[in-house]
Amino acid sequence: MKRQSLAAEAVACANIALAKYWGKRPYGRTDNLPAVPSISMTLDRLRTVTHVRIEPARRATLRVRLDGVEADETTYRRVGRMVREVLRVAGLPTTSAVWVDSHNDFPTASGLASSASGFAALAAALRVAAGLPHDPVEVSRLARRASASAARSVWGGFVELPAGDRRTGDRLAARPLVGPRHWDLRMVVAIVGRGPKAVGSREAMERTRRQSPLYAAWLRLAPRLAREVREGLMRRDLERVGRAMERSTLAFHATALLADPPILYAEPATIELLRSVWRLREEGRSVWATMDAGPHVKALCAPEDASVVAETLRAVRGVRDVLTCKPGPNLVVRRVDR
Ligand code: 2P0
Repeated sequence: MKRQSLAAEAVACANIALAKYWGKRPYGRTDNLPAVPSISMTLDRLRTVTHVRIEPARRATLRVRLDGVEADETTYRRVGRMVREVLRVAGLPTTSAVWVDSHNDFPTASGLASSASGFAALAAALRVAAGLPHDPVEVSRLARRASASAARSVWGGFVELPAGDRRTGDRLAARPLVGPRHWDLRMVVAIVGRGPKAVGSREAMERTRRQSPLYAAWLRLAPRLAREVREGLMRRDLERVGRAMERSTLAFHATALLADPPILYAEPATIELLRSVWRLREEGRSVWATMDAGPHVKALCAPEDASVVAETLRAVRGVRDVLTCKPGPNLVVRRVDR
């Protein structure tokens, strides 16, 4: 058989949920079916570039490098599943050799949503390298199976991932709501600490679902908050989006806190950042805080408030860095000849 090399490169931006995904529907063998809808903003300054090369005539090998370092075992498992699925769909031999080389232009170890941009870029690059046409909906489905938040990083601007159910099953994908030019907002990201997450979000969600007595309340509240975020977005109403976003954050953190053993992502600097955002609001600025499965705090505000917000957050003890992001673009992917 003639040796053939298939390669592609994809660039995807990370995203931060305005309405949070927390908890999965435990249906059969379907991966990552969210129990609640989520809505995110794609961030222009947090990008992953992923290069994939497939050699069908080689013997089965998979090599995955993240920022120049060999990936860990969990990442290998998740990447391996995605690779096998793409090879099967593309009709390529499952014994093909696959090389993945991925770079973040932001600190990976900071726990800043790198799995979202990473798995979205990987899904797109794998499919195109394997000779499949670029289809954002298929990329979003594939990315979701690796990490649900990655389904949202396929599009720029503001994106929704609906809750999954028996009807959508494994076909669930995210969908773009409005593009980056719809609303010129800023997300000011304050990076706290260095280490990996205390508890990975997969395990944390499962523990929350099984053990937190607040989980049923979260399942009732989250769709209402997502609706508020969606309507506020459409009307460009910052207070409406911000208020619902903060409540979504506090609700999922409170729900996780009552898992047993408790899941607590906040560090002292996290609390101080939250209070700083609230103080800015008392002074009359429309700025709203959100947190994910880690200690960082992100503040949503209008462009004219972004520099004051960034300075205020930077002054908080324990803050390592502050990045100001705008709504980012769609994922892009291209074949690479080599
Ligand atoms: C989100 N998070 O909506 C929520 C808010 C963290 C808090 O999605 O298990 O890495 O791979 O589907 O997507 C982080 O979880 O979890 C996340 P899996 P993922 O952005």
